[in-house]
Amino acid sequence: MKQALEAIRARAAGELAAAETQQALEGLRVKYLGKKGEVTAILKQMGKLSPEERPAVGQVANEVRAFLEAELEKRAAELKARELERQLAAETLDVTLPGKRRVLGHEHPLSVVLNELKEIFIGMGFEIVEGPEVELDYYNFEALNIPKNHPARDTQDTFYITDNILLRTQTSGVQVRTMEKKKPPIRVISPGRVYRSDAVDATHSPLFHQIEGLVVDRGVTFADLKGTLEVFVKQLYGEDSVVRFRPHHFPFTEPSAELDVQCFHCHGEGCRLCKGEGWIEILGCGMVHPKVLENCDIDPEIYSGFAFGIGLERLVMRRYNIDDLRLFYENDVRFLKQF
Ligand code: 2NM
Repeated sequence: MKQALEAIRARAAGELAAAETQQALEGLRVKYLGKKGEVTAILKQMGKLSPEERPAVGQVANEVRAFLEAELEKRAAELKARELERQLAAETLDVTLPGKRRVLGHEHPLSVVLNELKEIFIGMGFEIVEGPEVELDYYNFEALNIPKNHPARDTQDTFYITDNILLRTQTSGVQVRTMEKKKPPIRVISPGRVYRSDAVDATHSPLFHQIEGLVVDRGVTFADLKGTLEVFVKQLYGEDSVVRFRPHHFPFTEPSAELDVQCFHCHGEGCRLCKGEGWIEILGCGMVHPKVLENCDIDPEIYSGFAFGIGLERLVMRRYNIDDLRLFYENDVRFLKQF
């Protein structure tokens, strides 16, 4: 029995030294010291020994057991230390490495200028209102004095969802909705996307942006329209800007006009920027047609108003000397970063 124990000790020592994992160690503990382990089996047979033999064998058995327990513990500590070493090496963090640079986007030039326009009108007491881009025929055309078969429908061909529902061609529907809900005094601008069934080229896009404005109150005159829009242009292009109003026609305003600003490059002489005209068209405007007011349950005998519409893209293209409208919608940061 003593030899058997010594043999176990020698074999176990070899196996312990070769164990590479905590699981392997646990396996060895079970194999030798577990309930059905080899050392345990020998201890169970002690009863068969004579009383004279028992103390000596018992002593060796205890020594072997103590040896194995100590060796298991030692090897476990070794493995644990090695594991920690490995982990530390694997998780090494080089704090001197350069950080990952976050690529920042850039505010879109259309937004830059739109925000500027909003600030100017807010400064003059206007509120900003928004409305649906998918609009009823009634709000986009009918209420604005553009009945079915009106020629203005041809120049504003758009995308129809059904016979009665379409993508708005102007934000005027928002003005109509505002007049229905709110009684005068009204001072609002409505910026937003509008749609036309146009083929894409350098100056046309089926989607573009408009800012429309509306003022309705007692005693509003064409002089208020001129004064307001002149102040707007001077805030946008500088105090020394020169403006002119040219008669025009819109179905929803009467009288109507277009506002030009004198070319700030050639001062009216005619150059490449103004295409030889000396003037640059900025917006359309006019006194709200009495029928439009009536459609919104506002009495044109008591109230009057003016309205205007500004195309955002053209304004921004001139501001930054951008020659192709498509650049606005391609989201190329190399383009966007320049503004
Ligand atoms: C323009 C030009 C002139 C306009 C009219 C209205 C409304 F709803 F009050 F009738 N909103 N916007 C208007 C007037 C728009 O765009 C070139």
